[in-house]
Amino acid sequence: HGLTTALPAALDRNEFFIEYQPLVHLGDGSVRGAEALVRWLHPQHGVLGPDRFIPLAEHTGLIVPLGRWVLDQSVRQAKQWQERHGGNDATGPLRINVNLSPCQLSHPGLVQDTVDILERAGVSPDALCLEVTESALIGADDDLLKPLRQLAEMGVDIALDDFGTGYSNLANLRRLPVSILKLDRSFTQGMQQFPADPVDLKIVEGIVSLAHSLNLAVTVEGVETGAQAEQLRILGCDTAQGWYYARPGPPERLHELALVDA
Ligand code: G
Ligand code: G
Ligand code: MN
Ligand code: NA
Repeated sequence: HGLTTALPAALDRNEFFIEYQPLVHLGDGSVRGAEALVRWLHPQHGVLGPDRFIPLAEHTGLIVPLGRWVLDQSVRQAKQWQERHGGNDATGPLRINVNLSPCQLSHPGLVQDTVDILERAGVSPDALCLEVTESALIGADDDLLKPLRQLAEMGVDIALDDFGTGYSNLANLRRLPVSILKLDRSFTQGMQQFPADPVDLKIVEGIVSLAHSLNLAVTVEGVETGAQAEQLRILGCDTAQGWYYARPGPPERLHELALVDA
């Protein structure tokens, strides 16, 4: 319908833009990077979130050029942050997380496009994290995993997004070229009440211990209160994201947030 037919022209007309939500180290509270979240400033409907148009873009194939645009913009943005806020030995340079849809994974140009984008921007592969949902990788065969393996070998981090909502066999994790688990928001919500939901506590404790034993870092999403952050820190989670720290916002905001703790 209307939105679908307007999508291709929207890319040409530069109607998409990206907001960034900081990723914060739970141990010391420092900003370590941000997740790129795409939006569409539609001339009639105003700002549309990704749930309104990503499924349409996936259906029509526009997700490939759109995803490439998001990656290019975000990586160049990361370069600007790194130039203004180099980080230090403990924190490393500011990093950028970009979401990848399943269609992009099966597109043959993914690895070369990513290499080209990083090189053109002068950004090191280890400053990039690509987020793939758990459900996209359930039952993935070697053909689908191969580009992710290649990227991982170059130093790009692969994160398993919305982790804990799918039905993946935990042992299956060893097979995936993944270095970060992004724990789904629903677990964070279980920490909201006091005392926290005992089942959620046990599950998070188990996931963190399994993740760390496999050398994976754990990022938590949807942190809205200081109590949640503290609980998740005690449980051993590494990095957090959520409204408690900052809502998704324009790139300048990350400069301010990162420079405060510099
Ligand atoms: O913060 P927000 O409501 O915008 O994010 C909603 C969902 O949209 C998230 O699950 C996120 O993974 C997805 N999303 C945001 N930006 C992108 C993008 O550039 N590409 C893809 N494939 N998904 C995105
Ligand atoms: O890729 P992913 O689905 O995880 O994208 C993050 C989504 O979660 C976005 O829609 C973002 O706006 C939303 N979000 C980010 N922080 C919070 C939070 O603290 N609480 C809630 N309810 N949603 C959040
Ligand atoms: Mn994500
Ligand atoms: Na997520």
